[in-house]
Amino acid sequence: MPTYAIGDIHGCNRTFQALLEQLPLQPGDKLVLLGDLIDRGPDSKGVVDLVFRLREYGHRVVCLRGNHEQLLLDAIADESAWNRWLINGGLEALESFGLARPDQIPELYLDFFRAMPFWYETDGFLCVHGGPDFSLADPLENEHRLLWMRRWYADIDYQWLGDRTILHGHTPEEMEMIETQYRNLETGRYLNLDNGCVYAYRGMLRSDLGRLLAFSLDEGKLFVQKCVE
Ligand SMILES: [Mn+2]
Repeated sequence: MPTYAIGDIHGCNRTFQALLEQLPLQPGDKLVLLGDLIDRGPDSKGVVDLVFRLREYGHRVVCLRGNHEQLLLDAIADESAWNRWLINGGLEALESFGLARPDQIPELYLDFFRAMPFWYETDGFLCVHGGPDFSLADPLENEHRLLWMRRWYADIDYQWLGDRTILHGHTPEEMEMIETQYRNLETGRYLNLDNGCVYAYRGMLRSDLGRLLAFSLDEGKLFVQKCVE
C-alpha cells in the first residue's frame, strides 16, 4: 500500500493541503503524520478536520502523538496544566476552535487526540515523533520520552533496530542536514521530516526552515512544500 510520512504540521493547514496536492494520492493510500499536528500555526482545528475528510475519502491516516497533543490532553485532564499548553502554542489552537477554554473542546476532537499512538511501525519503517530512547533496554518503552527525545542519533542501537529505518519529527532541522540524512538513509537509518514549517508563519526564521515535508516509504522520494500560511 503506498504510504507517505509527513512531518510536524503545527496548524499549517493550507501548507498541509498544498503538500497533499503534490502527492499522487489514491483512495486507500496511507498517510502517517508524525505528530504535532496542532499548536502555534493558524488552523489546528482545520488540520484535524482535514484528517477526518481524508479518512472519509478512504485514506488510512495514522496520526502519531506529538508532545503538543500530549500537552493538550494533559490540560484536559488537569486544569493546572492549562497554562503550560496555552503558552506553548495552545492558545492559537484554542482560537482555531473559536473557544476560550480548553474544557470546551468537543469530545469528537478529544477522542481523536486520545487515540493517537506513540509510535507506529510499517514496511520496515519505525515512525515516532521525537525518537526512541536508546538508553533503555526497550527504546520504545517510555512513552513520555518518545514525544520529547532529541539528539539520539549517536546512541542508535543498530542491533535492536535491525533492518528498520526511523522516521521522526519534533526537532526543526535545516534542509541541508535533512538532505544529508536522506542521501545516507541506507547506512544512517534515520530521517527527520521536520523543517520547522510553522516558523515561516511565525516570522521566526533564523535559519533554513519553513517547509513541510513528506516522504514516500515505497519510492523513497522526498516531497517539499514551502509554508503558504
Ligand atoms: Mn514536537
